[in-house]
Amino acid sequence: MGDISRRPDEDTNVLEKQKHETKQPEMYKVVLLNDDYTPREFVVEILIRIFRKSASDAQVIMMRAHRGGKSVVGIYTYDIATTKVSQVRQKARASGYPLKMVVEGA
Ligand code: TYC
Repeated sequence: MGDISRRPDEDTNVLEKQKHETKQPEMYKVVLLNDDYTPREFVVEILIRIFRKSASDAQVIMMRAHRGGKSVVGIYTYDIATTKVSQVRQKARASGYPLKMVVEGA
């Protein structure tokens, strides 16, 4: 027993509406800041361990901050970006270095 008042394309309309309601999460940049005291090797190690960068990508990212003052490490959801930045601060402080990263809107 079909509902004769229902238009044949009604289901399609409902599916399209659902598609538009699906939002992408807002993304945030993690930015590495240069300083005069943190050893280059420590920065590279952090980029490999916490951000899962390859050794050569880590070297490029570190040198970009060293020469230019700052360098985008990657783009993440807010929770992942802030978690990684606080892991970096903890490791840096534990080793006595002032290394800093900040989170910026992408
Ligand atoms: N400038 C530091 C040094 O000469 C190395 C360094 C690079 C520190 C990048 C922080 O984000 C940084 N030892």
